[in-house]
Amino acid sequence: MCHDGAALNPFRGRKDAARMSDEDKFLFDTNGFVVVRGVFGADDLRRFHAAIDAHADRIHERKGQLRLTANRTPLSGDGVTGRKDLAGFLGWETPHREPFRDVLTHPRLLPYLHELVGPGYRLDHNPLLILQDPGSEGFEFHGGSTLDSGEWNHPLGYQFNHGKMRCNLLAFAVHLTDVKEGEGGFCVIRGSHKSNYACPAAIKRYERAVEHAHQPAIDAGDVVVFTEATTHGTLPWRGASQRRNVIYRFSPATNAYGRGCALASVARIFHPIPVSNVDRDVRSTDPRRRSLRASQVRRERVAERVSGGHDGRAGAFDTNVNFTHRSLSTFDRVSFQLTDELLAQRSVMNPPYHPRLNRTVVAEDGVRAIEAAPREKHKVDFDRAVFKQDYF
Ligand SMILES: O=C(O)CCC(=O)C(=O)O
Repeated sequence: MCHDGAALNPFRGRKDAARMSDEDKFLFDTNGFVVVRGVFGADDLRRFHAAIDAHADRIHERKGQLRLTANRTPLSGDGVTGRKDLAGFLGWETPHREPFRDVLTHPRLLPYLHELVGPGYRLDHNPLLILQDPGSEGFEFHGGSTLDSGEWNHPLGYQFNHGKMRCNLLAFAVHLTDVKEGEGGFCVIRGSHKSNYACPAAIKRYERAVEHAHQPAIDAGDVVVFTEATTHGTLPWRGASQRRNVIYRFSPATNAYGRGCALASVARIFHPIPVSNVDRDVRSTDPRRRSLRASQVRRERVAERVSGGHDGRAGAFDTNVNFTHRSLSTFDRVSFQLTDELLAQRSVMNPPYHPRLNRTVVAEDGVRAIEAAPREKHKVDFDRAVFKQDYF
């Protein structure tokens, strides 16, 4: 029996689940984006900023050929100050990583992920913090539904089929600072996710038809949810202080665009054993602890193969590396300090494969991971016999 449907939509018919409002559905389908107001409050914002300030030495400014705009165009700002980028925060030391990790399963954002990308959604790119100092250049308009050749840009695609919206790449722009009207920053051509013609270069450079480009006013703590199928970009920054915006991209369970995120995920970002426990376990006289540590080392080796090792080289892509409720015993879960919340966050880091293959899916409360439609044992056994591994 095929249970694709049950796996793809485990929450069908659930009345208690938080959903995107009819207003947001209309606005998203019409414009290609919505602004979700007040997701993060003053305390959250303080935590984000403290974490960023503690890692300020890792910020890179785009200069020379890394600049994102052509010289002396409306997007080039003062011509000197480049956009600044910072990443790696999901793997920062606690407590700095937590506010960034919370975005992955945030209950206010979950309805957008489940509606627009689907249960089993995955983090597709390594998330990135964008910083613009006063005078900073913007970013030429990009994304869009149509390639310059005129073909459909399906990796970014937006579709409405069988009564449902579907985004192949959905972005969250988590604004950590205010953006007033006319100050610059995120800018989008409304409705361009449905455009069938290539966007002319002069429009991408903000030289023509600028009245069609919309720069929303955004408060710190708001999140702009947009499909990458919109033509969008960044206007130069005219504000008096630094703009900070964290961008996350998500894709459906069966899609992938980025490469770095899956490679970096299991081994390094959600490392299951607190480092301080490792030595103690290796030295332990308790055979159960020693054997637990040995199995951990095996898992790390596999995970390292996936992530390409600690020098960042690309490695084999092994979909069997998937730490789930099922594959970890209660003893494992307690020993590895894998809380429900951490398991839910980790499930967002899984590589692309269909939810019917025992994919863990973030539950609608955002604090648990569930297996949508567990694969029958006789099928797994048969795959093992045929393929010599757990899944086809
Ligand atoms: O500055 C922004 O908010 C948008 C940036 C963007 O679209 C990108 O980095 O791909």
